[in-house]
Amino acid sequence: PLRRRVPKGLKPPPGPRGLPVVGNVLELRKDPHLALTRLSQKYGDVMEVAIGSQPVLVLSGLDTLRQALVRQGEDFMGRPDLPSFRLIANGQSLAFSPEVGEAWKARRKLAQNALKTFSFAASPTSSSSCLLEEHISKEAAYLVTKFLQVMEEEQSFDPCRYLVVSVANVICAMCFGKRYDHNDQELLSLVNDSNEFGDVAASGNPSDFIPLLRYLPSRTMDLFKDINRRFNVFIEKIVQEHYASFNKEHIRDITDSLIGHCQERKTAEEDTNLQLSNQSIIAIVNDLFGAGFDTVTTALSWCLMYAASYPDMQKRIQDELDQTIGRERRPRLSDRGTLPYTEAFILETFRHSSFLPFTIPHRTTKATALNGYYIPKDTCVFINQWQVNHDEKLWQDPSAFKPERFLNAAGTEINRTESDKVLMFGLGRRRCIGESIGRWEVFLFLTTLLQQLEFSLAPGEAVDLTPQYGLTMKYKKCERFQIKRRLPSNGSL
Ligand code: HEM
Ligand code: HJJ
Repeated sequence: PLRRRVPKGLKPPPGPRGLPVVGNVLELRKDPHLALTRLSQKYGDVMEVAIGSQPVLVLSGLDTLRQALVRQGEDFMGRPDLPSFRLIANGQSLAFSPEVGEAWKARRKLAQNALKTFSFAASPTSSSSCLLEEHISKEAAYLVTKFLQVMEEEQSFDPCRYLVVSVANVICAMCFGKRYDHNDQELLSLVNDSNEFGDVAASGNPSDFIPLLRYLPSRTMDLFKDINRRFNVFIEKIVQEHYASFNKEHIRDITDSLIGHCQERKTAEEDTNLQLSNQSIIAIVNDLFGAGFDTVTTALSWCLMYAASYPDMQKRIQDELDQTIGRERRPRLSDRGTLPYTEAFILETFRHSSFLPFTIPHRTTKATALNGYYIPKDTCVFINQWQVNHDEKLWQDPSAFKPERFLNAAGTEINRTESDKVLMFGLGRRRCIGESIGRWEVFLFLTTLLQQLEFSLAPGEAVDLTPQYGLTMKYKKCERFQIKRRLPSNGSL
């Protein structure tokens, strides 16, 4: 790394020596989360690596991350201006664009309010406690029948293909007031290759840091551009339909509520200095839809994989469901506090898979200091969540999958000190705005599926559980799932 002028009393962050031109990129080529965790053991919580000729600050350790992202939140809240991020939502993404001013804050607030209104508001039509519960419950019940139907036709299959449509339908209901069939080619073409999105948007994508690489032909980059184009076309069409039938007395969904804001703003003079363009307001729904299906689908796919790989744990969840809920009614959001083992299993799935190994990259908004190290303005910062979730100092035997680690001795309650150490949604000014929706979705989909179905893996060679690096990490495609309807429990015989 280049040595810059460092103010008195501060040191430059330590880090591995890099090669000219490429820096440390070769060491990071495979599994950057593991490589940077290893390097952090040598260099500490605040270290600097070089990707190409650009210095990148890598932060690890829960205390250091809390200091940077919460206590010094303003300093670390930026996003780097990376070439690939400019391709997302026409450069107007809430999550990936470099802006952090008042206009961005207003947009984040809009997104948070819209999400809240169309998830936790009471459901007007049904017996569900809120809209979110109604959407998930309906999609999860349909998914149960879909799985059984596919299982009749095939010996074994990949449940993710169906899971992703059901999860996408929940966010579609909130964003667009729309539901798609499991064979809808338009939706399938959007949600079925989210790997390509995550490959390019992941922390440390070399072509974002080494200009030369952008001139070489790249299939991954072409697919990324294509995904973003398809996303824009898809959203554009839905937004046009909403404009055509818009009625401000009847706001149907998140898209309507955003359109409402665009129209309100036309009349409200004082808002014009915020310079929120219609396009930048509408682009919010792009992010909500993308984040809403990809993260939750990935979380659930890991839950099902661990459940199938550890049948005794799956059985224990099902026993807990039988005892607390029974089979007569479907699980509800209000059951969540009464199922400690299920909760512990989900937490352990988050921790062990750490399927979001790094947050979206951050950027310093001003020159600052952290743990005695000097960090210049506009430094790109990677936040290593995987390291926190596997830190020997925080966890006993971190590589073992043990839901019990989150339970008290009696197994009746979640130990909050332990659960608060799991880092999956980021921290501070940039933390996830869909966290509660995401957690509720994982809970209600998983419990509804496991109440009715038993998941297993067809006998054969061991299944590969290694996460494949990306923004969201998936396991290798697995078509060996087998699904059975559960036999009646003794209680209901
Ligand atoms: C950002 C995790 C579900 C919307 C993030 C970040 C993480 C994350 C790690 C980046 C934080 C940072 O850069 O510091 C997750 C996980 C989820 C989930 C693990 C599910 C299990 C959702 C859902 C939505 C959503 C359901 C929307 C409906 C967003 C948005 C951002 C974000 C808009 C960008 C925030 C910003 O840049 O200010 N999420 N998320 N997420 N998430 Fe989530
Ligand atoms: C996408 C998968 C996409 C967008 C956004 C605009 C908002 C940290 C993580 C999620 C939160 C950050 C956000 C992600 C939005 C995706 C995602 C995909 C197109 C998109 C993981 O994500 O296949 O296409 O366009």
